[in-house]
Amino acid sequence: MITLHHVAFSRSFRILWLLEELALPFEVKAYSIRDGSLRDPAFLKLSPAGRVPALEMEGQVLFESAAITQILCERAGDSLAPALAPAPGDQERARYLEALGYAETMAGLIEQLNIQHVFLRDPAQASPVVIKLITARLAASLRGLEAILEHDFILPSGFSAADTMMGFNLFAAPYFVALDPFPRVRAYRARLEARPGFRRARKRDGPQEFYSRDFYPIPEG
Ligand SMILES: N[C@@H](CCC(=O)N[C@@H](CS)C(=O)NCC(=O)O)C(=O)O
Repeated sequence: MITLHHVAFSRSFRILWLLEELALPFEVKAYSIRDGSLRDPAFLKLSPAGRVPALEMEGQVLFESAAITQILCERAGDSLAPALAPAPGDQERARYLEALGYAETMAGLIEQLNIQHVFLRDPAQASPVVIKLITARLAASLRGLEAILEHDFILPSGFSAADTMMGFNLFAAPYFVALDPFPRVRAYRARLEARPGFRRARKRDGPQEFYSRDFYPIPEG
């Protein structure tokens, strides 16, 4: 049995969704980001930095969503046509690997904005200058995605695990940057949202506990 260690509406959603797309049986162990359970020594044995996702599979524990994505696609690939990750030598492999990294570039910016806007115990400690800089960088990363999205999905051949890695970001980024100037990104997000695998994953995800508003503007400062 595969066990996914998961926080609702976090990067572990990438793996929850991929497992659904691959139609693999799995169980979810849910955590809260606020109650200290990710710093519990038992959890740190699974994920040394106390982060989700962590995945238990075939007697191994894996962390880092891009690595888990790749391993899951490799293990499930034989039985899937088409596999969700291009194999070494495939023409699309470079674009695929790029997208895994790009997804983390974007997610890192979202994480910094989460810290500034949502997770500081004392909101007065948030820095408008830092928020402005990071928000501009997040907007630039969305602009970049808009520029490279020339097909329905990241890879010209269709849906892949590059989309489960990138897709999660497009549900978190709009808390900080409106998607209106990015029509291709919006259409891409709608295509992802319409997938049965995505819908099944959303049902298993649980309610997000981070955001109390729909949008967090750059504070005056
Ligand atoms: N590069 C890692 C990042 C994982 C990560 O930072 N996850 C966040 C949730 S989105 C987390 O577990 N944060 C817990 C914390 O910072 O305490 C990955 O892609 O798996």
